[in-house]
Amino acid sequence: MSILEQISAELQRGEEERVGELTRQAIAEGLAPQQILDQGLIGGMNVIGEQFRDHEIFLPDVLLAARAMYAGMDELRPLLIKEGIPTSGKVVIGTVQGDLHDIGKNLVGIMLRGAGFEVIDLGKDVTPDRFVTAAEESGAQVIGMSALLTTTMPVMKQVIGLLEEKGLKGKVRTVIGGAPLSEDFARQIGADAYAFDGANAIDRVKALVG
Ligand code: B1M
Repeated sequence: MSILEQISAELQRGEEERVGELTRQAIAEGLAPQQILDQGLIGGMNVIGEQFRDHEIFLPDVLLAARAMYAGMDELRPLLIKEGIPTSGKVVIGTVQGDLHDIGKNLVGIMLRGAGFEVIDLGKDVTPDRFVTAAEESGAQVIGMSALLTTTMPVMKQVIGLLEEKGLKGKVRTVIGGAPLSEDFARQIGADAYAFDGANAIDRVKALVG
């Protein structure tokens, strides 16, 4: 089994410490951080998602896997950020109200920081008002919203509605992301951009602050 396969397997078993150790080992062996992330950690988490969907595993197993994912991300974070360059804009990010999934949002935050953006991370379960107030107070050019549940996707539209009400639409741009979203959904709700992963988010945000 390759080290990336081992990371994926240990993540699926919720072995937090092993995932941390193996991630350190993969870094020491010279594997690219992005490859460790995509093939090891996210690869393992995708399997967990499928097994959970098919009722083969249950919520506590998913929680353990999430913890193991964070152990790996902790090792990768300094490398992903170190590759960055000085600041190129300000972005407020968060997971929308009612949604507690923050792994993807945190990854996107790490990647944006790595690309030189100042990131104001509001965390998870963020109300529309908090998104808009944080952007107003910080002078951020972009609000980045994440949602993993189909039931929380509509909150994004509320944020855009609030920006419109305050006359900020167009001044503060919006980028949305998360597994159930799409380019189409972004168009429907009037978001300025949709990004499918962290690297794509960097491109989209760069184009918006351009
Ligand atoms: Co939940 N969960 N979960 N869960 N969970 C999903 C999302 C689900 C698809 C699983 C399934 O059924 N297959 C399903 C949603 C179904 C739906 O809505 N259609 C689901 C469910 C049902 C639930 C609960 C309702 C379960 C319950 O209680 N019965 C519950 C809801 C809680 C809540 O939010 N109110 C719940 C809870 C949880 C945990 C707490 C146990 C845990 C989250 C822990 C945490 O985040 N701290 C969890 C997890 C881990 C998952 C899965 C397995 C993995 C999500 C993940 O972290 N993926 C997930 C299944 C899946 O997605 N395959 C699932 C890894 C991460 C790197 O990817 O988040 O997609 P992702 O982020 C990507 C891209 O989407 C994108 O870039 C990231 C990097 O590539 N991206 C952006 C994300 N945000 C972006 C923002 C951007 C740009 C790109 O710009 C701003």
